[in-house]
Amino acid sequence: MEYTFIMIKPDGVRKGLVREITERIDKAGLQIVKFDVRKLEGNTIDEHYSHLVEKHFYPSLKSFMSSDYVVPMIVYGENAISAMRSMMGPTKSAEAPKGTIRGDFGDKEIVTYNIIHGSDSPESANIEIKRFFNIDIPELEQEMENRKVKYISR
Ligand code: IDP
Ligand code: MG
Repeated sequence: MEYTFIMIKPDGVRKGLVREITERIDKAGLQIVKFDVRKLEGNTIDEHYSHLVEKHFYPSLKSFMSSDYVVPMIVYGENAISAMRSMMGPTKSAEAPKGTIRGDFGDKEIVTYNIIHGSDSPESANIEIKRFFNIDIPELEQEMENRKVKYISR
């Protein structure tokens, strides 16, 4: 069982795909344990895409990511990280198979517009969960434990 960080990007929000994507997550047997709708600060985008800041396409990626609301989420379940990466499909929507989120909805010409982000490893999941929800995994596990319905005998 693991946690992963997922984010519907501005194009996914503008195309009205929030319900479609959250339904796919539910139907895969994964649980959305945190969900938010917000606009990102420039420095959050710089941190999140620090591996890409030197790329020629980074300025357009950054302005895209700040162009509209995004939907950050924490998703929990069995092999959640790889399950979500498979559900998303590869980075380039044009190469993503039908039935994947990027294959079904991503822009086939502009690589940047690929609908959704998902953590690529347990290490990045932990960092991204902390970055976007300011919580670490032990705290999150405690919070999940506290959420369980408590049956009070009387
Ligand atoms: P990932 O989102 O599949 O993990 P990364 O390589 O981490 O892919 O890239 C992060 C995001 O940057 C991609 O999802 C996409 O939006 C954008 N991106 C990646 N490579 C390119 C490119 O070659 N041209 C334009 N945008 C790109
Ligand atoms: Mg990535």
